[in-house]
Amino acid sequence: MAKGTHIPLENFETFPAEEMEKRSADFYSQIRKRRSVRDFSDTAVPDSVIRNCLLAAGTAPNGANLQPWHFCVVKDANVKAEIRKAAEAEEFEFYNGKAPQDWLDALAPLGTDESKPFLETASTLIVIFAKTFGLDHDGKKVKHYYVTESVGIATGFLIAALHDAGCATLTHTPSPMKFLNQILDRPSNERPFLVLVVGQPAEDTLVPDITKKKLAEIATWH
Ligand code: IYR
Repeated sequence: MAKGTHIPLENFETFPAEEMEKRSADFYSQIRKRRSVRDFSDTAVPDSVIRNCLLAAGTAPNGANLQPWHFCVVKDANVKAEIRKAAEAEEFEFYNGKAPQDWLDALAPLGTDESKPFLETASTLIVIFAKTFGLDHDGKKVKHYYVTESVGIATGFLIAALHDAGCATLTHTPSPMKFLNQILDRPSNERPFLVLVVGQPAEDTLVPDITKKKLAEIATWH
């Protein structure tokens, strides 16, 4: 057996098959209602909700349990405005020369462009940083493992938790994103991973008319 201290697995629920089936179907029917939203109202999301969802994100499985993430919750209008200004400058470059035509063609159904008003209108931005390495008490580097996978899974938990709480989200990835370290005063071992825009959808919000792949297209049984 492993060397670390071990304790009994507690509070893990199992269910009879029929109940598993119902629960999994219910979860699917809820999560399939999630849509990336690009028009937000200015309705505030309570801090308590954000806190619970961050706690949920922090339970994600991750490399060697080193939890290589940091979440910056941004509500201050001035900070949001600063992030919008910097992101739109990057996005302008992207949409006007930097992005190859095939990428722009792939994005066409989404109707996105360099204008990102949601970075100011949405109640909350959660800027997610990946810690490329850690620092121990003496400032010595601690190697991190599977950083991208770990932060990706935690972000998935966060999005699902926010959706479950009735919050709309948008995963936004201005590129490059280094400006976020400077605006949010994060150290250089942290790499901006994505900006999660969080809030309530604006009334009559439209979303792209797109579909998800069928199960047979995304999965095989062996
Ligand atoms: N970051 C840009 C472009 C963009 C890229 C992908 I891949 C998307 O799925 C959506 C947008 C933007 O936010 O507009």
